[in-house]
Amino acid sequence: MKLSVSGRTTAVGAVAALTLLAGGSMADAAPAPESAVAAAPDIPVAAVKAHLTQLQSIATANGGNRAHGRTGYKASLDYVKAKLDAAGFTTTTQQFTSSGRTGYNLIADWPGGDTNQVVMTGSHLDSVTAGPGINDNGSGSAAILETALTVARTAYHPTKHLRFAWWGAEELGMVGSRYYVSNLSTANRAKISGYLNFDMIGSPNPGYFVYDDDPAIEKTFKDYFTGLGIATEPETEGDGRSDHAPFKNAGIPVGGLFSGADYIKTAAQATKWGGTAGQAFDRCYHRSCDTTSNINDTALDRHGDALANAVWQLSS
Ligand code: DTR
Ligand code: CA
Ligand code: ZN
Ligand code: ZN
Repeated sequence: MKLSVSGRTTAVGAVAALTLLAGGSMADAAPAPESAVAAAPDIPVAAVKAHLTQLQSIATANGGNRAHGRTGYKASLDYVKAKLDAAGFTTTTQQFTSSGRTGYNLIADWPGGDTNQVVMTGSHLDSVTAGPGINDNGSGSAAILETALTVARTAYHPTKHLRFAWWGAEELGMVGSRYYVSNLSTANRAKISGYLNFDMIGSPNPGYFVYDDDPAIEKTFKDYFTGLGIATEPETEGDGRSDHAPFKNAGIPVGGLFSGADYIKTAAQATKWGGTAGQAFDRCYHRSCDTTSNINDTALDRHGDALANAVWQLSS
């Protein structure tokens, strides 16, 4: 594993990892009363879409994709990293090899907060080779990037430590996130109080699915959407479908949001969520048409704001 640390200079020192009491579910943590938690700022969907436009341009300039091991992926990572470095995050690029090609994870720590209680938020940054991957998963990558930049812009300094991650090679089987988790010491795993995953959150015929994993994280998301008058459904496609899986397998509380892929929206779902019954949530899933025109702005906006709300609620 090769690490390079840039952004804010941090004292490089081996800090003896404390043997910590293993964390339980986020539900074990006494939640701060609603009134005690600062409300998350709005995440401007226009800013999220501006990042998607950049990712589209990067794909167009690099053979039409942002796939693992191709130039478009590293260019995407460099774009995200530059924004975070400029905003004051401590960024680390983690290198790995998969299918004979070099891959990279980008980890960004927001200085401050209790580093024994890390609230981690992640999305995979890679696309398939077939296309630019704007919904899958530029949408998640751009939304967590704008959330991180909003943390910096508003000088948010919560009790817990905030960490954000952009994973490589998810499309090859969650390779980057598996690499990250497998290289965490037991002590460092215990410091992650929760991992929030966002993979496809702007689907053109959107659904509103909440991962049914950690109860406290799930409730945070469901309550937010209830406040918007949106009835969500549990994401039941199977645990192994995205980058939360390695964290869950390591016993870390996980949660996340999903707006749907190639499954078909039912009539009942169309009644409560709008859109078109009998059509896939994203009919450009893993296809070349997954471009900036393959995004539902309302879904992207709502998911981005739900994401920020969870980060604020769970880190206060
Ligand atoms: N595997 C993801 C898309 C995906 C399919 N089902 C789910 C459920 C939860 C999150 C993501 C997904 C991909 O193709 O990147
Ligand atoms: Ca918003
Ligand atoms: Zn995919
Ligand atoms: Zn994906």
